[in-house]
Amino acid sequence: MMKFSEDFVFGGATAAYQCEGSTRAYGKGKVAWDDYLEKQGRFSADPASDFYHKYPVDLKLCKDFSIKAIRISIAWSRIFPEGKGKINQEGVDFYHRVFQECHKNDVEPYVTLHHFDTPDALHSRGDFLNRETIDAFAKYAEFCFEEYKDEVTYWFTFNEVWPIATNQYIEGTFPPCITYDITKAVQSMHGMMVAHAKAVCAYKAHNYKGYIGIIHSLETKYPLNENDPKDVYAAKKEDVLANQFLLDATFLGYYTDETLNIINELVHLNNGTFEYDPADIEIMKKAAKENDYLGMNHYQSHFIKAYDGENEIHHNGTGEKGTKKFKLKGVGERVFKEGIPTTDWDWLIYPQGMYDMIMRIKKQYPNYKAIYITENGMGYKDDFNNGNIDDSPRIDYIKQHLQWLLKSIEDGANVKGYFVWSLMDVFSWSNGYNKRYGLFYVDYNTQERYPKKSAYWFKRVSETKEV
Ligand code: BGP
Repeated sequence: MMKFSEDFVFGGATAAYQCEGSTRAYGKGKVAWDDYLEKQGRFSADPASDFYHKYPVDLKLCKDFSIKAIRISIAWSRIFPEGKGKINQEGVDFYHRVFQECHKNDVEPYVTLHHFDTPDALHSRGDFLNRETIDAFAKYAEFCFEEYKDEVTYWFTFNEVWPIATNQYIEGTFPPCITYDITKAVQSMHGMMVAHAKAVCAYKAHNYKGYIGIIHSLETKYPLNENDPKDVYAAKKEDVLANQFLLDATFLGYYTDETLNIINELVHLNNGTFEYDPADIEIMKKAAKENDYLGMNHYQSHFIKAYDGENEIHHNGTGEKGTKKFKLKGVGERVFKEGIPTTDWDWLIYPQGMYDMIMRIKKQYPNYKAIYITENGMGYKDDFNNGNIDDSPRIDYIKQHLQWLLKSIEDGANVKGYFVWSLMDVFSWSNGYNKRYGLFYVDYNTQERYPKKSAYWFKRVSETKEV
């Protein structure tokens, strides 16, 4: 049996807003989620998994379970409560303590600068549709690079540019909850890619000893009927919008004609146009050569059918199987495909999609250097049975993905690590707390952690490098 190499990294992933709690404490500035969740009244991100106080426990668990790396994000508004200007020293010190605790436990921190949590002051003025946010992000990034240069070697600028854009402006499940505005989605993705490029160039200009990249959520899009040209084109359009636009920006630093033609067709659906400053392309091209790696989050694939009816999207945020709908006028409809299982939240379980996406990147963007799978895992309604949590379906899910990942390495892809989403159970943005992902179960009443069956299984994988 083929094994992962000795230096292959097995880690667990988290994000600040989903695990820290203390959302309005210790000098932290507001984010749009604070008011949005309060108004919605379904669930609160406070205290979530209380990582703000429990991080020594979680890092000790990493050590005990041979989890050699952790993905952490810095909450921008802990450092700059208003997004720019005044610094909150308490926030700065908190991450120093976290990183030091990581090293004490031999757990390497992989640090994301933006994980869905733009400070409200900037978010309310247009988020990445506003150039002000782009410049503020670059300054925040530069501050972190310098401040944490002795503690952090692995950086990521953004987590998941497309989900931010689609959830904010197409699906409407993230504040400001706008629906079906493809133009805003595209424009904001471009804004984030410019911000990413500025941060990468700043990092490299200082010659820091570490590495930097970006994380994209890459879901593979297949035509429902590959012999029907309409379905083939629908899948192509979804792919360009969600994947290729960002892959072009990341690895080429410009958008190819194929990408631009489809993007223009799609923004036209809202009577919009996609416009950008030619100077953006200069900086994006520069950054394209400097990225050290791509972080790839991958959970599911989509089968797409051509669709010209009215827009109709329903987000399954409750775990009531079969309630999800995604029909985007002029783009396509995501459909279930016989024989392909789904989670309770209607996410298709199709591990080959991970392999196909990696191999596509290798072929289409041969300058990609390296890939980390920065998130993969299964949302599941875990049963707490006197402290025994048998999450065999999750083990099965992760195992299948790791097997396809091994195959991609065997076929020549340079994949250097795999992070399970999530390390411990955390708050899920639009699903709350019954959708659990962790290797460690969190009892939200007591904040006690309990290893699930998957934690023991993953420990063995990390130690033996075998699946
Ligand atoms: C990714 C995000 C994570 C995490 C995960 C699971 O998109 O980067 O923050 O939440 O998906 O998604 P969900 O919680 O919606 O099931």
